[in-house]
Amino acid sequence: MTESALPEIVEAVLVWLTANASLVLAAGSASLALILLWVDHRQLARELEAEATSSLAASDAPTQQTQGAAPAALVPEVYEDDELAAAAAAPSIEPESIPAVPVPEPLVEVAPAPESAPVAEAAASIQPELEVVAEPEPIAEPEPEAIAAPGPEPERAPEPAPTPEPEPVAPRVGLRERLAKTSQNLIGRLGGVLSGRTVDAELLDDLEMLLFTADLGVATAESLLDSVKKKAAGADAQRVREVLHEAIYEKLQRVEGPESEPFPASGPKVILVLGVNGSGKTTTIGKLAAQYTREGKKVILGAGDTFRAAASEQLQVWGERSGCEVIAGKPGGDPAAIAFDTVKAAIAREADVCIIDTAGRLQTKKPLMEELAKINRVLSRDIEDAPHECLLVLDSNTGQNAISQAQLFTEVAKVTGLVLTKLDGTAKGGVIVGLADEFGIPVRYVGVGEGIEDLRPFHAREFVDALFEEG
Ligand SMILES: Nc1nc2c(ncn2[C@@H]2O[C@H](COP(=O)(O)OP(=O)(O)OP(=O)(O)O)[C@@H](O)[C@H]2O)c(=O)[nH]1
Ligand SMILES: [Mg+2]
Repeated sequence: MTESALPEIVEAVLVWLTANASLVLAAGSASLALILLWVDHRQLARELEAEATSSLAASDAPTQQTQGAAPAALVPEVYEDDELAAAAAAPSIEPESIPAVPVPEPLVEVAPAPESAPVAEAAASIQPELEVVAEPEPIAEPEPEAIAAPGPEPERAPEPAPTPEPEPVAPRVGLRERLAKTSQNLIGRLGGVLSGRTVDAELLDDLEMLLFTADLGVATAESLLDSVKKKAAGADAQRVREVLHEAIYEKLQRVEGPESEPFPASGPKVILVLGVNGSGKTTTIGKLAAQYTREGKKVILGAGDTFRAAASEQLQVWGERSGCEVIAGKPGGDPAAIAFDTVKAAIAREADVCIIDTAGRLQTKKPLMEELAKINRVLSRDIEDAPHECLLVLDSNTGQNAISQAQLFTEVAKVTGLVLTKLDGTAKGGVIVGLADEFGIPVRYVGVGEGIEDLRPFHAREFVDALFEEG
C-alpha cells in the first residue's frame, strides 16, 4: 500500500461510520448490557456458594460420600438454571433419589435386548447341527480290513454265547457199510475179473483196465499192476487179491499220521480249513468241533467264508450242535479279518482249539495265493506258529478231480493234512489211494456221512480191510 492511498481509506471508513452510526451505537450498548448481566450473575453464584459452605459445616458430611453424591467442591460455579444449581449444591440428598436416576436403568434393560435375542436364536438354530456333527459315526468292522483295521478291530469279538448242550451221538455205523460203493467198484469188480483164473497176460490186461477205471490215478494203477506182475505171476485169484490188499495198505499206511498235529505248548491250536466249494469244509468243521468238545476241549469257530450267502449261519448251526462259540462278520467282509478276530477271541477265552472256515470260491474271487497268504499272515500275528494245522477238504465224489485240487492247493498253501469226505455215497473212493501215493500228505479224517458222528479218524489198516471185506 502506498502513502498516498492512506488518506483515501481513512476517509472511506469515516464515511461508513457516519452512515451506520446508529447500528454501531446499538451494538456497543448491547455488549455493555451483557457484561453487566454476567457480573451480576457471578455475584449471585458467590453468595449461593458461601451459603452452601456454611450449611455443610453444620450437616452430616459422611452421608453424602456413602451415598455417592457429588461433594460440594465439585458443584459447578455457574448454573444456567438456578433450580439445578440449588439441587446440586443441596447438602442433604435423599438416598432414594439415587436409584431413581433414570439413565442407567434403560441402558441395562434396553441395550442388550435387540442383540441378545437374535444371538440366542442363532445359537438355538446352530445347536442341533453341532450335535449332529458331534455324533460319532458308527464303527464299521474292520472287516477287518481287520487287518487294516485289524483292525480288523478285534473290537468285534462278540461276547461268549451261552454254551448249549452238545447233541447226543448216534451209534456208529460200520466203516464197511459206509465204504460199500467204493468197495464194490474196486474189489467187487476184481472178484468178477479174477474168478477162477490164474495170472496171465490176458488177465493182466483185464486187471489193468479195472485199475485204470477205479479212480486210483494212472501212476497208482500202474504201480499196483507192477506189484501183481512181480508177486503173483502165475498165481491164482486169491493171491492176486492178497497182493493188491497189501500193496494198497502200504500206500495208505504212509499217510496214516496222528489224527492231528500236536497241540502247541501254550495257547489255542489254530486249524485253517481249505477246499473248493461244496467239498464239505463247513460240515467237517462242525463234526471236528463236536469231537473236540466231547473230549472236553474248549472250541471257537471262525466263519471265514464271507463269500457265500448263509455260510456263517450254517456254521452257527454247527456251533450250536457241538456247543461252541462262533465268530462271524458281515457277508462280503474280509476273511482275514474274521481269522484275526477268531484267534484273538480264542486267546481271550483261553480256548484249546480254534477252527477257521474259508470260502470255497476263494480262488475265483482273488488270486488264491494272495488271499491265503493274507490269512496266514494275520493268523501268525498273535500266535507265531499258527496255523498249526492246514486241512484240505476233498470230496471223494470228484474222483480224479480231487487230485487236481490237491495239486492246486499244495502249490499255494502249506497243507498239513487231508480230509476225504462223502466216501459213503461214492464209488470213486479209490482216489484216496492215488492221493496218498502222489502227495504223501497225512490223511487225518474220512467223512462217511452227514451226521455229527460221521467223521472218522483215518486208520490205514481199518480202511483197507473194510474195502476188501467180503460182503
Ligand atoms: N454224504 C455225505 N455228505 C457230506 C459229507 N460231508 C459233507 N457233506 C454234505 O456236502 C454238502 C456240502 O457240504 P459243506 O460242508 O457245506 O461244504 P463246503 O465245502 O463248506 O461248501 P462251501 O461252503 O460252499 O464252500 C452238504 O450237504 C453236506 O451235508 C459226508 O462226509 N458225507
Ligand atoms: Mg462252507
